[in-house]
Amino acid sequence: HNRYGINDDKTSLASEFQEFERSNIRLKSLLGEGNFGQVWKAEADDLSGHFGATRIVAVKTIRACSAQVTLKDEANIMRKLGSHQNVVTLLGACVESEPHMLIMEYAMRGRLLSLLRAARSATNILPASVPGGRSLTPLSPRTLAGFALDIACGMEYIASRRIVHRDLAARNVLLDHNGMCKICDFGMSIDLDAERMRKEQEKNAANDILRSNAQKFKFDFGSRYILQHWQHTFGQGHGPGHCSKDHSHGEKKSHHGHDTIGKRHALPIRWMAPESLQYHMFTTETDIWAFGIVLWEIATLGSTPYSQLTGREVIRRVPQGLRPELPKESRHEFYNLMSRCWHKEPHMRPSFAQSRLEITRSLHKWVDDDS
Ligand code: ACK
Repeated sequence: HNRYGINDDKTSLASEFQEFERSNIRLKSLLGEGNFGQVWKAEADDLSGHFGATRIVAVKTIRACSAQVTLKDEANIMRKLGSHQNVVTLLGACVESEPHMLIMEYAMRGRLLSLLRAARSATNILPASVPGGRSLTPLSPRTLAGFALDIACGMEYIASRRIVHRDLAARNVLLDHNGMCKICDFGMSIDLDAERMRKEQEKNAANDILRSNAQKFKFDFGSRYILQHWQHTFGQGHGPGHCSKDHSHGEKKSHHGHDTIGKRHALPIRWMAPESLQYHMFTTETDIWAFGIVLWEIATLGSTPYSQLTGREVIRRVPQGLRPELPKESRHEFYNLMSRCWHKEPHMRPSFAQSRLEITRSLHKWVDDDS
């Protein structure tokens, strides 16, 4: 059963994909540690379509102590996404037996957030540019706008595949050898099609129960019974998208950018829209909100949103209208775009396609101004 309590056989695409042969992976060096596991640089032989060849890859594994965490859902989301130049591609997966492993394309320049922060100080050594690739030294406004464009393209594609990322942030954008952005980490993502199927199954199951009970007792208990039965069977607030509202416990901010309030899972509170903070709603429009925060991270070279506030204050004040302070050093076009991504009304926010168009237009304008 997956994290939504549905038998994976009905919802996953697992059967369409072959399990990768574990012995064909050789872990080389630890790249870093995430919330639940590790990411390794590795060599993989005989990846699909490349028999007889060896390729450098990134392998995500889960720590032995995180027994309840599975990489199956993440693998299914990445399989559904397939291949796009601005999304990290899944090359293979070992998810039929423990320990789970995801084999992904290797993005050699690491996280965008690290690059942005390194660029703050002229003494930091930035990676040399590759001929034909994007210039990363210095991080010019045009290079920064190029990052924004890549991310908008990647997210437009992700949204078109009916996936909600739920954890879009500069820490979850990687750079490849050409300095091109690739969106990664689908550990919190949801597949809207699988969700719809789950809801239909729940509704059908509830109808079946009601029908069989009505037959059994041969009389109508009335709507109160039906409501109680529904709540008893499925509970309240069932489903994904839960964040802790338990304000009685301690609070801590992890170095992954997630805030932990109480004992529940860490959440990217500072990247979350008001409706996610208040009503646990996660949609493409809440991803757009996070995209606005990523534009802000790019413009501020990797600042932390609302850094003066605690996570609890962010949860309270963003629904009241608080927004990140607009960065002075950003070009006007991005002020405007990022503030519209933070519109209180989700349907008033721009789409990813609209954002892509606006960023492309300002890039062209700058080229014209410069020449
Ligand atoms: O900044 P980094 O080197 O980039 O440190 C983190 C670390 O693993 C933990 O997430 C790196 N990482 C994650 N996925 C990949 C990937 N597909 N290719 C290269 N590095 C990756 C990330």
